Amino acid sequence: MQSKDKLVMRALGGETLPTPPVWMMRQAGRYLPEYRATRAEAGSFLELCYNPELAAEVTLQPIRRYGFDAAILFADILLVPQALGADLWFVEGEGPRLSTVTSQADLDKLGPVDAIHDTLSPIYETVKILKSELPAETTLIGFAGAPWTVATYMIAGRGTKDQAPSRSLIYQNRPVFDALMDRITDATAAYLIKQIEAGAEVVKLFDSWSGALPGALFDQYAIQPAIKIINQIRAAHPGVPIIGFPRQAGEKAEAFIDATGVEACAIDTSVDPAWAARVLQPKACVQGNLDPLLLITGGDALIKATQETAAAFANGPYIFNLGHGITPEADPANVDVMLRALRG
Ligand code: 1CP
Repeated sequence: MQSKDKLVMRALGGETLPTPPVWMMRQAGRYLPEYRATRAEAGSFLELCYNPELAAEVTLQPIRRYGFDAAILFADILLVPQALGADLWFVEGEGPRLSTVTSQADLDKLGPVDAIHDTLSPIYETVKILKSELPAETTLIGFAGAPWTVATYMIAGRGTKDQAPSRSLIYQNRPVFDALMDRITDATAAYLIKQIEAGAEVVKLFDSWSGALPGALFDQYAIQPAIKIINQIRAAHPGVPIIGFPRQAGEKAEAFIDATGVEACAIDTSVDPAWAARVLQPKACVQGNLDPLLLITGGDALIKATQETAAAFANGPYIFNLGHGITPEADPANVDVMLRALRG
């Protein structure tokens, strides 16, 4: 099957399909026993990310189990900071930790953009393996974190609730913040271009914390970096569809689509599907936004919400997905319930 004939590619090309293609954020993850087994075999989360055979294996697991229409490369948005020279480690049961960047001296310790591929080459290898092993009809999605979201982890050294350390740096040392953003922006474009060259058919930019940007700064730090990245990708590989995920941007998602020209906009659980269908869908394919909590609670509420979400977007280009990643507590059987409700 040619890439352009795959269901996800057709939706991204603007086609309205009778049954929407479907995949899930974090579809390779701890809710699956086979993921937990492969992660144990790898030793740690980071060793899994940098082991092309095992990273490809966990990417394929949810495809085998559920027949999703897309596979997302197994990696993490925090590999880019690591490739730029930040220290990165995961504290079991807590989450990521990084060495922080809050001054010119910290910035000077980071390496050049060209050097990132030394660290990231196993990721490109994973993409190559997936390209040859995925079923013919499955679309392969590459990804990276958007610069603001990646910067929040580099500045705070961990995940935070409200991104206060990063907003503080904007107010206290704008030149350092801007220089960090520029470095991440160029690294992200270079990283995504290499993923495409290795076989990714689509790329997704995760701006998980865009909702924490003060409104007046959304254009400068969510939209403008996305434009720079997209321009570099389009110059190298015109025609590769791009999915933006300006999470919790609310109605600013419209300006995001207008300014960046993304083929698709992923929406989080807070977005009203009727609004998104009316305002966003005429401009781009929409992807989302079932509440991931329903995959824990299941039952009739899951069936009803799945069908209502799909119905809201039935008159335009649409990819069914969750509003955020599936959680470790989700019941794998509920994913089958969701798929039956969607596909009949
Ligand atoms: O213990 C484990 O096995 C680790 C859990 C885990 C997984 C499965 C992490 C740590 N990352 C991932 C994989 C991952 N991360 C993928 C690929 C697989 C897939 O989707 O199937 C992707 C696309 C991501 C993206 C990612 N990582 C984002 C953006 C999307 C989002 O969730 O908003 C973010 C913010 C991260 C950072 C990160 N990595 C891992 C955790 C627990 C976190 C969040 C940390 C925090 O904010 O506290």
